[in-house]
Amino acid sequence: MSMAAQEIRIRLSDGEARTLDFGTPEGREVYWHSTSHLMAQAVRELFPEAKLAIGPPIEDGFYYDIDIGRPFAPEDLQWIEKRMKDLARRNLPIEPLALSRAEARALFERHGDKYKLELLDGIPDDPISFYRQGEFVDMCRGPHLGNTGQIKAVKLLSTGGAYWRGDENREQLARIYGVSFPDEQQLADHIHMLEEAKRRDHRKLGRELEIFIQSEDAGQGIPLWLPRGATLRRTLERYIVDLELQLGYEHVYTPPLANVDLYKISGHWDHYRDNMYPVMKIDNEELVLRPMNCPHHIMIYKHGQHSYRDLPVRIAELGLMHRYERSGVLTGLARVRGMVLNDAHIFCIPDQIKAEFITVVEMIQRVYRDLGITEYIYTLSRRDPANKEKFAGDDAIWENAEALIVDALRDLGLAYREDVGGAAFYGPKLDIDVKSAAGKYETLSTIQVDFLLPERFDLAYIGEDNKPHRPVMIHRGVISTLERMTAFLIELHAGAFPLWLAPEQVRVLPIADRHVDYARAVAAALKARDLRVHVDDRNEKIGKKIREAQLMKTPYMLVVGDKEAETRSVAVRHRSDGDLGALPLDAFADRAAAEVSARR
Ligand code: TSB
Ligand code: ZN
Repeated sequence: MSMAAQEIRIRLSDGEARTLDFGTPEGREVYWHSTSHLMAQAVRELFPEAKLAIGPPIEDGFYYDIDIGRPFAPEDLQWIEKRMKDLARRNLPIEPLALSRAEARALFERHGDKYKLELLDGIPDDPISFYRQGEFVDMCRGPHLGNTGQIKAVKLLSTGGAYWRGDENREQLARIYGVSFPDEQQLADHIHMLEEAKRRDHRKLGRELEIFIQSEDAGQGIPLWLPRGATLRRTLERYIVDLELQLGYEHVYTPPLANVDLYKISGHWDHYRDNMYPVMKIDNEELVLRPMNCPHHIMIYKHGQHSYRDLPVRIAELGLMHRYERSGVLTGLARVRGMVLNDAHIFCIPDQIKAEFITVVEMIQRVYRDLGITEYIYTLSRRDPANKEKFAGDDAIWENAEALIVDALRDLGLAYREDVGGAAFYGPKLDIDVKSAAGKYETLSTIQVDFLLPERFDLAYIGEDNKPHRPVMIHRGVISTLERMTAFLIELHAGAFPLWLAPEQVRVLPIADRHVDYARAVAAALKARDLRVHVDDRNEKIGKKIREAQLMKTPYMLVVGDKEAETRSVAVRHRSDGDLGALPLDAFADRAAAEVSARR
């Protein structure tokens, strides 16, 4: 959220007043927390029998869990919102209030507030911290806004069910979500962003555009790619593999299953086990689904003898891996449990690292240009020096690796933010993060410098001195996992992929049955130019055919009737530019083929 600093006055429970900025996370937290109290106050006034549970601020607003013995209806939300605005306009002071345990108990018993009574039992303090605004008091540590008048723009967004204490065996409560801002314009912008995010949501578009499905029967977090999604994915795979071939990578195939010993040596077992599927015993082996491809690529490097003259060795694979992600974080294709990474491991001489690192950054920049990704930020993910046991290897290794990345970033002149503690267990990384439609940053590409695994697996190359030396590894993913990249591209383009990526590039629409033969001839001519074409030969009105092709965001629709068949031409419609008029078939083919190869 970028906005001018907006001071809001905040009073703490000890009565000390200070100011916070709404543009900061702390400021928003207090602001939304106070708005959740305002909502509880409104609900109490409108539904005197309501029992209040908890009402925290969250990342993008607030909620309150309330028991009125039934769900809230949309009209209820309107009334509550209106009452909140009235209460805000009255500009009630919000004041801290200390109640003895006995007073607090008596207050809750008077209202039949059984959830608050249960919460009270879990709080050791005496007296207990409350906040008061007008007639309404709520048990709370604060801090809060100094008065309700600072809440200028409020929207209650949705309501749904929630279990008390998150326990499905306990009472079902009604949760109301909302958001608020210091002015109407910010609220309007936020609502627009939410609508955009909904419109672009890759789970919704992924279903409508027949990209992928999630099947409960198949398992959570392991989506199935439909033919159109597979076409998009194959286009990305071919593109990146071709580019890697140009850049000196060698491709290998390794299996998703391996002996667990490999991960005991690498350190995954000690540092990454929480993210791994459990061991499978078969014969006298213990196997796991691999969470990363590195150990396999290391085995391949180790298989050969390497002279300093052959380095860097760049081993690449679209590698299938499985990670145990908690069910709560699984999101369509963006965060899954089974995934294919555009992976490579570069084995190099220590003094090659910087140049190699820079080449990878430039490769990523080029790929983003081709994919139409223009907004991204660099994050240097370091080890947390206060939490060293999460990371393997000694201080010298880490300092060296981090310094190398910083040095390369300086040479490239790139601005970056830092994430202390965000490193992989084996080394620091430069992540390239993009903003999702919902406004959250997500990592697509990553480049990681690793002095550790070469050590663990005792890797060597033969130096100029004819003696063995230790290589360094760079782990890198450019287009990320095909899953996450596809999710991101769907949202970035709102499903209207650039021509070169569109699963169906052209749809030929014969006006009547007698034009179907010509339509097929048009399709054949375009296929011969490597375009992805379908013919809609159903016996339907042309208007309907156009509407449906448009809904699937097909870039080009070619309408063909008597005139087109006689003159070997096509009437061209573009999904966003509309009617482009008639073109000779060959001219259209040239135009489309040029657009594909330019990746416009
Ligand atoms: C780059 N060993 C390295 C590799 O050599 C590695 O696995 N790095 S990683 O753990 O950072 O993962 C690489 C990329 O996979 C991440 O940058 C992210 O874009 C993507 N990714 C990670 N977890 C998931 C997931 N659960 N679903 C989809 N994509 C994921
Ligand atoms: Zn790796």
